[in-house]
Amino acid sequence: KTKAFIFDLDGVIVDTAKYHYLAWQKIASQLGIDFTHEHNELLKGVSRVRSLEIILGLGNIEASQEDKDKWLVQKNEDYLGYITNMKEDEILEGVITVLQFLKANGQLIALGSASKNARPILEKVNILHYFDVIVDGNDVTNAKPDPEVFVRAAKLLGKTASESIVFEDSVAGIQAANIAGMVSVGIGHKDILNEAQYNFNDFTEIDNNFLQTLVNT
Ligand code: G16
Ligand code: MG
Repeated sequence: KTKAFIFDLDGVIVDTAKYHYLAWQKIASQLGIDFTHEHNELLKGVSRVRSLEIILGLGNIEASQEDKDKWLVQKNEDYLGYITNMKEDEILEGVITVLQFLKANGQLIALGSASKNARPILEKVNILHYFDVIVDGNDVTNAKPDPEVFVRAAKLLGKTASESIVFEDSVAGIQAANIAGMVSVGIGHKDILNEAQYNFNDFTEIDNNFLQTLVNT
């Protein structure tokens, strides 16, 4: 059988969350907002605009649209600075092995990310060629947990929801996959991703038998 394997980017393929954090922290400190690593968890899988709203909420700050736009531009400029020198060694452990297995088996591979910077990141870490389809923050209007990003990816691959498998590290992303009726595979802590159908701490825990089972069922 041929299935659609859909991968989230941030937290699944690469750990760009640390760069998002640094860029947001700069904005937060300018505004006198205490922005911790725990707060950063709230931003996983969440769009840029929504992330700013969450941060402003932490500081009980109301701002004009003009200021918000200015901070959004600044955040992305800083973020782009952090990711400029990303290389293959920033791909999370086990990811390449899984991509290679799926490719060798003729499976379809898509990216389903909230990020507007997804494509250049895949290019920098040199794995763009694995992906048959890329759907990112530039293509969708509704953010996760809305399933739009995954539904679009499956459609472009010519597969139904039940023929699609999603790998996600965020709660919103797992919910999106479940709402779409796709198989959801959580990458990260089981306590946090308890709504996922399957759960692994990282890709090194995913073996060929498991992937073959996903293909066959
Ligand atoms: C990623 C991150 C989010 C980030 C979002 C938008 O989503 O998890 O923290 O806010 O993209 O990114 P950008 O500002 O680059 O458009 P995902 O879906 O890849 O995990
Ligand atoms: Mg993610």
